[in-house]
Amino acid sequence: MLKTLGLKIKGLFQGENLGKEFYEELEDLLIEGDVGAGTTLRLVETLREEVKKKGIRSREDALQIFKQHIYSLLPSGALPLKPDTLNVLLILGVNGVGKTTTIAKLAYYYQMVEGIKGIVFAAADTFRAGAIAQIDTWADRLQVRVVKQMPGADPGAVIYDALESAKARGEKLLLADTAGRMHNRTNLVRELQKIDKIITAQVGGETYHKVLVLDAVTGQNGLQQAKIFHEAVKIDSIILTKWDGTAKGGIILAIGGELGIPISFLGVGEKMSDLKPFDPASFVENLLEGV
Ligand SMILES: Nc1nc2c(ncn2[C@@H]2O[C@H](COP(=O)(O)OP(=O)(O)OP(=O)(O)O)[C@@H](O)[C@H]2O)c(=O)[nH]1
Ligand SMILES: [Mg+2]
Repeated sequence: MLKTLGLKIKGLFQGENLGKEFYEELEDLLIEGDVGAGTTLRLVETLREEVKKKGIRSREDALQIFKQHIYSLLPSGALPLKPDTLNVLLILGVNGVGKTTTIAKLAYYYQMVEGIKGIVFAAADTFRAGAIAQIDTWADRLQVRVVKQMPGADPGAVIYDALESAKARGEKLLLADTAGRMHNRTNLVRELQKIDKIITAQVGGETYHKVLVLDAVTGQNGLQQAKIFHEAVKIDSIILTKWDGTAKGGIILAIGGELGIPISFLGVGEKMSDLKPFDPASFVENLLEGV
């Protein structure tokens, strides 16, 4: 699944010996592929040590060790909903990464694949003109209820209303959209922390997940964004969008290696069915096939 990066790694591991050059080439490939310096150095160093310790001589055998190390970087990704109660997914991320589209995709996935009935949207991006209309359009198509107020309204109030009405109606999944931009970063962080408090006061920890949406195309920048959001509200899960638009994809390893936050889904297009659950085991299995 690392696409061209995966194919390049595959090519490298098909070569002959395990000398200094091999490790240097591997390092270059990983850094070029968005894995990031920290995770790259750790991966290459642990591979080198283990190859030495185990007396491995072929690149083929080294590849198995490399795959195991990659697997150990990736926390298990599922985003399980608790049955018979209200679950809340708060969708966060900077502007344009695909939050609103991802909300539509999640609603479709939970409706169609998991058979969940009683989904509601909270249109808590009250900042951007057009955001409410956009989520309304998806809600119409998906037959999902939307809780909204006027543009410029307090996002915390929208979410509070949504929580109250969802509980009263016995709904099972609340998907809350948020603004990716405020007048400045301090405002954004404060706003998110306020929303987080409102939700925490209403629902238990097991049924509340903070989901960060990251654009795979932005590579290492995405990682910096993730750190800011994680520091602000502690992210539970990441959805990586625009996976169809990158040939690199090493960002998945960087997210695991640097943040240790599980990835739950990959966005692979603009349609509401373009969302795939992320499974670390099959990711590693397919790593070198370039798919
Ligand atoms: N190719 C591709 N495009 C995507 C994907 N996810 C979202 N998009 C597109 O990215 C653009 C932005 O998506 P939005 O859902 O509006 O992003 P947002 O984060 O809500 O943006 P703001 O509300 O402005 O903060 C749209 O044109 C989407 O169709 C994906 O997985 N693949
Ligand atoms: Mg949006």
